Amino acid sequence: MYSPVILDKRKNPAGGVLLQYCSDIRQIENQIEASQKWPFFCISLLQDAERFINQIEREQQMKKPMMTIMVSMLLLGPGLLTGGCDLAGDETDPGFSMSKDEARAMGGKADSGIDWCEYFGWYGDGICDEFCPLPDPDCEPEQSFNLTDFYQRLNQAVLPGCGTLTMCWYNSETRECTDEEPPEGIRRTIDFKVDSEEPAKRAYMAINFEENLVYEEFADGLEQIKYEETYPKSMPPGPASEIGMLSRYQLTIDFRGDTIERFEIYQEDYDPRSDTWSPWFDIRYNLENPLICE
Ligand SMILES: [Ca+2]
Repeated sequence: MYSPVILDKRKNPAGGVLLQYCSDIRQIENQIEASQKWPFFCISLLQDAERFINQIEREQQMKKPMMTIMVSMLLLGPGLLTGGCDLAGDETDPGFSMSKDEARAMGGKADSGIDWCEYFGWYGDGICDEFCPLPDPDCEPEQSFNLTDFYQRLNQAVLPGCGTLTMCWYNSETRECTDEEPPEGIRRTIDFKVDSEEPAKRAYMAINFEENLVYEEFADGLEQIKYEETYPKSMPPGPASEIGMLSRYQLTIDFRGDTIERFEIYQEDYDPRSDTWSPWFDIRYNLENPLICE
């Protein structure tokens, strides 16, 4: 896996050289084949690029700051533009522009595959451009859900039918679970614990990937978060991990204001031998499965 370099003159009215990274060198090759309208993706540049890919890999292995590499490439860049690259063509003109309506009529991209939304910086410009080839973040619905707010409203909430919900922020650096939200950059989990008088209804769950929380607000004021996580099964030890068994849990919380109306955990195990999911089993716990408090 390497990151070929494209010297991209399109975004560079001042005459310098900007860099872009592609995930696969074939991407560049395909673009060359697809259209002669993009002469700066020229073969000689490609060959030179390979040299710099190697340099990037070396630099990355040495964990040097990326900026060093970028600066060195900026210095070397102009030399790469020699070697037969014909830079003529409308799209390479610094004054080249296009209205969003024109781009929409083209389906958001050129025949050569160039993504006009990327080219003109329309992704994330504050206006929803539904014609863009890739999802425009501006079109995503406002995320009104906030975990801190949820925590303040629902920590210590009574879970009807079960007990009490206790939440905390687990700070992976201090290894403490507290009411304090760890600062940016610290890996953290949101730990949920269900305290119940019935041992079978006690539960502990950690939200490891906050970004996978799905929030929905319904017209009648009911709010819901859903979370699902799959992980390698560790218990019972032995066959479970050796044959690649998986476990997953699904958490669903329905709440209204500071009241939880439903709290549900469902756990399952996956057995690759039969390609089936079945109720979760763990010799350490005696959890009623699914755990439904409502
Ligand atoms: Ca946009």
